Amino acid sequence: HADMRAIVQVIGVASALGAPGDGPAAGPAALERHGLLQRLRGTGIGASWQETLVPVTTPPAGALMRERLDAVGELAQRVADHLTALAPEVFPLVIGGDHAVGIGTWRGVASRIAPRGALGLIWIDAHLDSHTERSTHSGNIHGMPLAALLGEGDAALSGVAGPRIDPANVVIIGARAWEHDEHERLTRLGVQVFDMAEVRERGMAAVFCDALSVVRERTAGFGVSIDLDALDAAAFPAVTCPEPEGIAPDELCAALLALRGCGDFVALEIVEYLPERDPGGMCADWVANIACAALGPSTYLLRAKEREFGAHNYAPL
Ligand code: 4U7
Ligand code: MN
Ligand code: MN
Ligand code: MN
Repeated sequence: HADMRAIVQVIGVASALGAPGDGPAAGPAALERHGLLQRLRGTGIGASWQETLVPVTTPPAGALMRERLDAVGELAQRVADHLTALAPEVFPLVIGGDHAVGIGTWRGVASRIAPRGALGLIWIDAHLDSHTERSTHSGNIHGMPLAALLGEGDAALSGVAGPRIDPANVVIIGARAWEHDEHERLTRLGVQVFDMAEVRERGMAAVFCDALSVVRERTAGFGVSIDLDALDAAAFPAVTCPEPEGIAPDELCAALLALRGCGDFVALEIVEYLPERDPGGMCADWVANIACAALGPSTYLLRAKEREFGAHNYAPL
């Protein structure tokens, strides 16, 4: 049912390769069943569910790090290739899966815009995701994707095709749980972190506004990666690594509205949804609210209408 003319194309990645447990692999199907696409269309934007990618090999529980790194790297490469092959005007919405899928998403998106310039990235997360296979305490690869995108760690992850992201063009928002080594890595690389203390003090909207200036400054386009554990665990329990005292879901939605005015916003990723902790679908509703806040009647809708009717021959909404 893929509508090739829809401007927003959803790419599910049904993977839990980076997480402890299989749960996050069920995320895309659960969100699709819960009506994510219909909610997006309800805002007036053209959207279609383009594809859901699945891992080719799933190492058994307890598999060696080497085997898991290779499996995650293989999937990331396929996600990156898939995004690179999409028509240039398509806006990809990647739905995880655990956050290790982000390695593929953002290398792929960086490749798409490379002819025009560098990619900026806003990483909204309770965690820093900046371990390598050497510094990790848990052994879970979803704690490593940002380091890999910046070019650090094992080549199976950091060597996925596509430009490395320049640390100067990355910001993290909402962090409140990290280990020393990953924090040190980000400090060394110069990645700006708006931690949860700052979000509480200044408000999500103000912080998001600053984040936008950083990632838009020297880049041809920017993306947003939303790890749902950035949200307060009491309001949004359906994640693998819940952390208390996070961002209120409605505050996140309000801040994301700023994206609608950004013609250089090029991709959105939403990861770590764990349907088994969302029996009533309350969190799936929040995921739809978040996607609609970011993508609802926006620059992209207007662009799609321009293509259809010519630049000045339509009535704006
Ligand atoms: B997520 C952790 F130790 N840092 O490495 C780790 F606290 O993508 C958590 O942000 C990683 O959900 C969380 O396992 C990864 C842990
Ligand atoms: Mn996280
Ligand atoms: Mn350590
Ligand atoms: Mn994460």
